[in-house]
Amino acid sequence: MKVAAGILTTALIAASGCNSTKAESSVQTDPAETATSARAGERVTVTVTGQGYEPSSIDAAAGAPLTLVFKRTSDQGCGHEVVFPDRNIRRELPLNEEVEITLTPAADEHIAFTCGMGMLRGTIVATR
Ligand SMILES: [Cu+2]
Repeated sequence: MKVAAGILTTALIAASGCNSTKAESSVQTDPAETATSARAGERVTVTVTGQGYEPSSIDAAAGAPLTLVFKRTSDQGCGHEVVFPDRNIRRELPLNEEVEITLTPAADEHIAFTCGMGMLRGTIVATR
């Protein structure tokens, strides 16, 4: 329980950080820090576990379609629904099924996604 709570806390801190200099100096050996980069037209798989989203931070190219493929692998937690509040997107995530969501980030836009109650958090960070 302690370990799970620690990972969740770390994920929340990482997800809420919008500091690019911090991302550049991220410690690669920290297993709790999950980030990935996406280029134009890429698909990024986001696994939804009981602890949250992996990766929880996705760097994307602005102005290019990005497809997130959500796959929920755990019935623990409340990841059965994913919400993009800024884009008015709300989708069910059936267990072990892939659900694709395609969107085009604007320059310097940070697009948050959460579970249905806003507890699990992830962010798409768009750069030019
Ligand atoms: Cu929730």
